[in-house]
Amino acid sequence: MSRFLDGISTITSIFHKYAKEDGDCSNLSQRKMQELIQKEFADILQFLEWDGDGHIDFNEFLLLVFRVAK
Ligand SMILES: [Ca+2]
Repeated sequence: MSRFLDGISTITSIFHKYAKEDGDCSNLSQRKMQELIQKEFADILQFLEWDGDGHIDFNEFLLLVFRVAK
């Protein structure tokens, strides 16, 4: 499988995993979405917090915004 299709498959599987735990395979509650972000994006958040002070400062936050908007 190509990396692109593999990525789409992974994203779909993760969504359905959390949606299924929430009782409805087609929707995520706000609580489950928060859980998904905290667990599945922990590595990204750790990467963003590059100065190691344990907080996301405005510069680190802007880095995220620019990467998402890119
Ligand atoms: Ca920081």
